[in-house]
Amino acid sequence: MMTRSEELFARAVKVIPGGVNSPVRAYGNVGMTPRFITGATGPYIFDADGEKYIDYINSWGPMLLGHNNPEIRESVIRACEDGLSFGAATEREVEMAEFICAHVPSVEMVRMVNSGTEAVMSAVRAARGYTGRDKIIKFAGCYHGHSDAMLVKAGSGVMTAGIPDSAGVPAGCTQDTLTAVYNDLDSVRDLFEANRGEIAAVIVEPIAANMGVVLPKEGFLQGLRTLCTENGAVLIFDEVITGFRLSFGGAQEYFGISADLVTYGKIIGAGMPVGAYGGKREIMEMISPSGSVYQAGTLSGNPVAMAAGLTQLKILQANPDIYTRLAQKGEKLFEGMKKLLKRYDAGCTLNYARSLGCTFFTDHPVENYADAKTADTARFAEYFAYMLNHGIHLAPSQFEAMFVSDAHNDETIEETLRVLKDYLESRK
Ligand code: HOZ
Repeated sequence: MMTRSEELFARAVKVIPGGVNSPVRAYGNVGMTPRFITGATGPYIFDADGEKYIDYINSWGPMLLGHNNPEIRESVIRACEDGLSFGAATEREVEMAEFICAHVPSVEMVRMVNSGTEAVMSAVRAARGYTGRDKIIKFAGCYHGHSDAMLVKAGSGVMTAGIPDSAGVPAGCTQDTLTAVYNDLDSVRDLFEANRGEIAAVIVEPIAANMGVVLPKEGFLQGLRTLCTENGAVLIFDEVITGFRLSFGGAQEYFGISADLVTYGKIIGAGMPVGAYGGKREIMEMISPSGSVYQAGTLSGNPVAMAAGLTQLKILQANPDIYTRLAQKGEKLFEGMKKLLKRYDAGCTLNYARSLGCTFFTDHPVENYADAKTADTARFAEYFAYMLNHGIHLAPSQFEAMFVSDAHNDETIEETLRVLKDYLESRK
């Protein structure tokens, strides 16, 4: 007999490409059927067959406080009572922009959009408009959404699917996208030298979290800062994943490095469809209608999304202890996992920073895209299936992160470690 998720998937594949609205939700790569979700609360998520899981996807990062936080939910309900969308300016947008500019290092102006993809696409356009140059440098394995120019050696679903570059992207759209090696400053220096005076921007995930989790080596981000400054290029930190997660001021604060532009995604909306890009006033003033770089959106700054996002951001700001707890919880989980993987000689490498981590099924240190690709995805699929079947909801890909929220507690973390131990025991 089919499960309810299998029934829903059978219907979905007939009307939705691959049965999912974003490739990273598909379970094809792990040889399974996606679990269809009916709800989530705190650290738990529930599927259509009534199964309960400890969730480490957390909507790909934004649920820092756990699912369905009552204060955020109430703020959304209150905002809905005033209307769902106006396509016109509101006070909430001003409040959101003031809040971000007041609290995020180096952000003097910010523009709200609807997703991380849109934020990056717009930030790159701003950088090109500002510098009058076309070329950009990105890093192999970093994922910056699915705009044409960014689908070059991209991470996340592109990497999981093993697609080098997407079909449907005209060569003209990617001819100015140059690719460097993460953690390799020489590869960036070489590109600057070979394209002197032509590089508009370097865009980087300050902690790469779409080829699994890859930490920047000491000096790497600072080196990018120096190279951009020396060459008159714009440094863009893509903080779709690290923003407000690594620390309240994101990776800029955590690493003590100022970018020129910063991009955000879902975290700004506490799970509602939101993105934003911001940075130095002189660059942001290039954006239409104050400047000549066009960018627009009916739903940008949507009042309901602003209410949700602002509520979460204000909770985070008023309770800095949340960051201490996130770091402690991350340490308990990831150090616990590391110990088990070592004790059972599992041949894995676990990278983590605070509440963000990834187990690679390779004993090779993982410092870039080539290293990440040494991971054994068949072994990952086996581990994933065991964890899911024993109540642990992980991203169905070797190349995605585990996200810890403040709703995870000793009990859920210990249960996760117990299931991992049982899995490793079962393989002996
Ligand atoms: N790619 C992101 C996760 N690494 C966001 C999720 C998605 O693409 O749907």
